[in-house]
Amino acid sequence: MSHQESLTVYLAAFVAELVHSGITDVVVSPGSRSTPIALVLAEHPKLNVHIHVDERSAAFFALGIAKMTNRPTAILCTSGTAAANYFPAIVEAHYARVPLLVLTADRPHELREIGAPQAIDQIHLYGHHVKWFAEMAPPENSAEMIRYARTVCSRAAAIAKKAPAGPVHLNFPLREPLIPRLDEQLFHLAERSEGYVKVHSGELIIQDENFAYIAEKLKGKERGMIVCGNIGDEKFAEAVTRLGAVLKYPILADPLSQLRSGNHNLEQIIDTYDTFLRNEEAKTYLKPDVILRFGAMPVSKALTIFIKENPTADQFVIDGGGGWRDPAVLSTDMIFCHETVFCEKLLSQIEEINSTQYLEKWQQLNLLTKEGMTKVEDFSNLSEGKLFYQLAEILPENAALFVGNSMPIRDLDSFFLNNNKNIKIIANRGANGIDGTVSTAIGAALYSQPLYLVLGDLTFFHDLNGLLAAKKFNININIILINNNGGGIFSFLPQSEHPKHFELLFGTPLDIEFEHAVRMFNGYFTKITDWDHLRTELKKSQKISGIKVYEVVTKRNQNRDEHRDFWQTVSQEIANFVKGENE
Ligand SMILES: Cc1ncc(C[n+]2csc(CCOP(=O)(O)OP(=O)(O)O)c2C)c(N)n1
Ligand SMILES: [Mg+2]
Repeated sequence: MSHQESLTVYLAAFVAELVHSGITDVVVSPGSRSTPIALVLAEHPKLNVHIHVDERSAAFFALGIAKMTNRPTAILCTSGTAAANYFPAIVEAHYARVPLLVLTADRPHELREIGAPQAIDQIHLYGHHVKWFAEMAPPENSAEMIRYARTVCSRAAAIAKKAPAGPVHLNFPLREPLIPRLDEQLFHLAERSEGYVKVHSGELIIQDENFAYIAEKLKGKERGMIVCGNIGDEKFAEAVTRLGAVLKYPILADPLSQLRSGNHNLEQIIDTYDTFLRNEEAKTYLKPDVILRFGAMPVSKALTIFIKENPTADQFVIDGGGGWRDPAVLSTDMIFCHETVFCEKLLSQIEEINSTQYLEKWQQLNLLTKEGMTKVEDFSNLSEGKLFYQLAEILPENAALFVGNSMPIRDLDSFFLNNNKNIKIIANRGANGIDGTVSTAIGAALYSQPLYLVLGDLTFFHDLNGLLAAKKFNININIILINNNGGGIFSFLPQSEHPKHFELLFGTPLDIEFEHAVRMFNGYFTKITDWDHLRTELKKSQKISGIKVYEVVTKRNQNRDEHRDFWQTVSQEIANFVKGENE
């Protein structure tokens, strides 16, 4: 067989196996070396192939698809810096546990390290940020090599999916000529109704005796709290709220835990802890003996500090991905068990706790803080905290809300309260970057509508290129751009006390008119004047397709002062309440 036929049959077998492995979406960036894989992908009738010119945005776009579908999403690019541009999204996928299949084309071995054009060292390019790296064998058409190509593909997809999910990198050395033969006969050779290897994989589970040990440790422990960070499993909310109900433990729900919105029991969900755990009296009043922690570390710094300040509490960290999420280094028991299964199995072993005293303390402070939160109404008209306070009411049911890093995720944590609207909250909290947010949100919007993205001006600027995907693929996205002309978060940090270099180094105002950029992508742009305007615009948004940007202009200093005044006033009320209770 000719080189061309080998190239075709080998790659067609690989791609057929991609489909057998459950992959539906591939994001391809143009290039020469990747030509044969791109052509074979495009030829497959069951794959959605999305073309994205900018590899950095392309990889984040794929990340968004994978986040929403929980299926590995493949990305393909040519050799050289194209592959390096995937790096930020791979890092995010690694830490956020999102399955990605990274396919990079490369020069064949004889063209490496000899000054050939567009050749960089792609071996282990992403280091420890991928779960597995394989340098593929050059294409060959033999029964063994076809089986090999299919097996590596199946294995790579299975590794990407297996908890903790994450990225896998396959590097393809490809020789010229790079044009495959797309005639049906060769494709037929590669097809098979079944994949070559089916991978059977299960959840991590602990033994009955481990459950008995945990149940024994929890026996009679009334002052216990449950902390939930980002968890992907949809069944978790039901399971953990049932566990909480039997133990009478408050459930501190990070916005990414998906526990703040939905049809499960919201009674024990505490959603304003980020505000009241800033208060010393409250922290003493609420000291726990036991902490059960699920998922990623929560966004709230106040909560993290509270956990650190209770080093003598028994702390159980339950991680279905077998990771080690314990930045305070205070866990007493690290439990490698699927989170939902853990709750369900533990329920059958524990004795019910009858006292609701400790739970009521949390509920009272939560209620008091919520009452205090109506003060947000007094914030200046277009304020950042007030935006999230109102969004819970404005957004339609079953919407997806993607939040950018920096202040948006923090304000969401503080001001977006429990509701029954089943709003899915998404963010890139693996590595907390301000890069790739627009692309990730647009990728997510492909599989979840309607989607609202709230992000800061620097974050928007960072990934303006990402907007092209929404235009090209007709994806509807509603973007609420909080434009405080710079990095508002830094006004809350100690460097804000040093005005000399502050604006230059941290404030970093962009002084640009985003409207032009949005119009360049045929987007709809409007500057919001007040909340009624936003409400009307968002209602109208469902009738406009494509990119819609609603710019909310705020002032950094004013925003900081309002937050501080708010925290101080609520804190005072909390302190008075606790003093009254302790008397
Ligand atoms: C890729 C990347 N670069 C830099 C940072 C550091 N950083 C964190 S927040 C921030 C400012 C973000 O500004 P903006 O998006 O306008 O949000 P705001 O702070 O105003 O809420 C920066 C530069 C980061 N997290 N990620
Ligand atoms: Mg900003």
